[in-house]
Formats: sequence, structure tokens, C-alpha cells
Amino acid sequence: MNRLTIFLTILLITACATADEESWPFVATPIAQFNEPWAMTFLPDGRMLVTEKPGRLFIVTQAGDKSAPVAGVPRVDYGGQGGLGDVVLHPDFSSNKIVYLSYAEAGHSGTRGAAVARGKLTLNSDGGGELSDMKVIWRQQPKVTGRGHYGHRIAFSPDGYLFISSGEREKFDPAQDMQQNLGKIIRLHDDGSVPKDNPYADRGGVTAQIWTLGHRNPLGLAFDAKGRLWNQEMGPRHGDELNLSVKGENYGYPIVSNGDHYSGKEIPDHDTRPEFEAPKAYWVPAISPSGLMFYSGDMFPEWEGSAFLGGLSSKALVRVEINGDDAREAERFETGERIREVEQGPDGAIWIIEDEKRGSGGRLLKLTPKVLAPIQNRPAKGRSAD
Ligand SMILES: [Ca+2]
Ligand SMILES: [Ca+2]
Repeated sequence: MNRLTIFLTILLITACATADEESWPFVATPIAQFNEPWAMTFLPDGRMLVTEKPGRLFIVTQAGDKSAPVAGVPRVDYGGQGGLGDVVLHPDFSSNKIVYLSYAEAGHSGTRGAAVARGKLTLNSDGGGELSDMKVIWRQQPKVTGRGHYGHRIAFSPDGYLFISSGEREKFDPAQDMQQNLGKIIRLHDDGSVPKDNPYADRGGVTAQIWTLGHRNPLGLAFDAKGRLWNQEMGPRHGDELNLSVKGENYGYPIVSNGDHYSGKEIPDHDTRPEFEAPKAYWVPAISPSGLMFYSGDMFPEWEGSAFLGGLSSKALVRVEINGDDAREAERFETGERIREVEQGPDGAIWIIEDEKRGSGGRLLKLTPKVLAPIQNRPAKGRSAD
């Protein structure tokens, strides 16, 4: 390319980005910046808990004021995709102050595994806080080498069960191995004990924890307004999925996928093996989903019931419309940055966290509806009746 072509290409890209933003029904306001942010959740007082992968947890106001790092975060195995992961509140947080953290935990001989710990968060008068009585209530078994595909998103069901997405740690077959809890979605009581009505409870061991199997790297787990559990997951080479996660079902990885192996080796598509649950929506090419939220707020009434997925490689916020059991991508807002996490705020604003941009952090952004033009600039309405 000569210089003029490069110049014109840059101009075109800039023009497109601007045109994109102009068409968005929201304004994206940067609120704060973090180093390798990974997950967030809202406290009852409207402030946020935000995790950073190297092992820090912050309390952040909606104006962007950040506390000192919260004390008492467990030691994490930081590296690759691993470190501090998700943060969620106990459904009775207002009375019991219990929070849950997921993170990569070191084992023997260079092995690692995701763990979930819970403890009490004490909020201090200076805007910060500390964790106490942290106790591990769940672990990936077995711990394996490598630093990828921990999954480890956490969600509480409306009836108070704790669900954890457990990635297959880039080892493929564990997703189908009922003696391991890798590549599964897990259902537990809030204290980590196994509910008696789990689909494989009578088999004991880690098998009893399993809610669904055949997952790859689920980086999003959320309940819709009807109380149904959904998970999204990274496909292999393409084939990212949004699944309705139904008790006891097998989602087929690595036997089937609408993507293929990175080596170029084909994986049969879902329609070749109808005995496995197929995704309700899938993406070829990949969007690389991270974060999952179902919208139920007042600020964007037209999006009631939609699922929102952050996109890493797609550098986008993806809106998926749900109709009964069907799901389809309805809109894609290309933000130009990798999106790691999506949440709905207490007032219905949408909050997103960008992924770390090599050495320069990732931003927390608040999305609110575009404000109407000032009254004097609006087209005259009803003048003739004056
Ligand atoms: Ca979250
Ligand atoms: Ca395939």
C-alpha cells in the first residue's frame, strides 16, 4: 500500500467508527480504569466490586472513585488466562455480607485449577473493605498443567443455588469425563455442599456436582427473567455458543462443535449428533464471548429480555434476542475494544468492562440512553394549535 492508500484507509476506518457510534442508541461514558479487569458486580448500595486478574479487588462508586485494594483476597495463580476471576454476592448479602470469588489456584508440580471461595466482606467507613473467614468451597478436580480455560464464572439461581462454569482447561476430553468436574456446569448449595436433586447426585464424588457437561470454556453464566440458566462459551476455531443449560444435558464438546480444532482438524458439527444439546445461537466466525447479562431495566425498554454478551476478538457488545427457546443475534455494537464483562446497574444502565489493552489497562464504561436534543432544537410540534 502506498501512503495515500494507507491514509485513505485510516480515514475510512475513522469515519466508520464515528458512523457506528452515531447510530448507537446509547452514550458510553468512561468511569474508571483498571489493570487487567475481569469481573464486576453491584453492591446493594449501588457501588461496584471489580476484580483485577493479578489478584486485586476494588470497591468503586458510580462516579468512578476507587477504594484501596480490598484486604483478604486469597492468593491467586496469576498467569495466562488465570488469576482472580469472578465476584458475586450471596443472595442474602444484605444480612450475611457473604461474597464469592473464583480464581486460579496453584497445585503440585506446576498444576493449577479454578477454585471458588466465600467469606465475609466488611465495608469500611473510608470507602474500602476487607474479607474475612475466606473458605474454599469448590475446586476443579483434577488440577492440571497449563493456564487456560478455567471458565469459573459464578451465578446464583432465583431459588438460591450456586452455579459455577468450569472450563475444560484446554484438555478436551475431560468435558465428557464424568469422573472430573472440568468442562462442566456445577450446581451446589451456597456452602458448597451437593444438592440431593442434582442430575447425577446418586453417583457421588465430583460427578454429583455436575449440572450439565460437554462444555469448553464457558465465560458467561446467567439466569433470564423466567429463571432459566444460560451459558455462553468460547468455541474452538469458531463455533462460539449460547446454550440454554438444561439439567443433566450433554452439550457435546469435544465430540461435536460448529467450530473446528485450531490444528485444522475438523470437529463434526452439532447437527450430525442430535443426541447432544445444540446451542440456541452460535457464531462462525467467532465473537469470543466473555460476560453474559439478561436485560430487565427501564432505561432501554426495547431491550427487555435480551441477552448481552461481551466480545473479545470481535471487540463488540453483542445483543441477542430471545424468543421462547430461540436465540438470535439482533445487534452488534463494535466498540473497538475487547469487552470482558457486562452487567446491568440498579437504575437500568448497562455497564461494560474492557479487557486489558497491553500495558494501558481496561476501562469501566457506563452506557445510558442518548439524551434528546435540547428542547429549542427539536422540530416544532403542535404549533398550529397555539
Ligand atoms: Ca458480573
Ligand atoms: Ca465443526
